[in-house]
Amino acid sequence: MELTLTSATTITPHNFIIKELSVEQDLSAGKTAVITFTPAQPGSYPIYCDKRLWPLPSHRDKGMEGTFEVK
Ligand SMILES: [Cu+2]
Repeated sequence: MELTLTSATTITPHNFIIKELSVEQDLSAGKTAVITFTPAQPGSYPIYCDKRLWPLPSHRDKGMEGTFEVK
């Protein structure tokens, strides 16, 4: 499958991670990236951004996470 990721921020870099599916894409502020991957099986996979500005909590800890559902 193909996903188009667009960053809506103006300064802060983010990333898009689905660890179980070996997806990890950095996304600079304001940029767009197209990623392709093939989920091997249905399931619920955590999505998150693990960027952090030390010593602040990671973006994931601040709520930048979700679930990717494969039917
Ligand atoms: Cu982030």
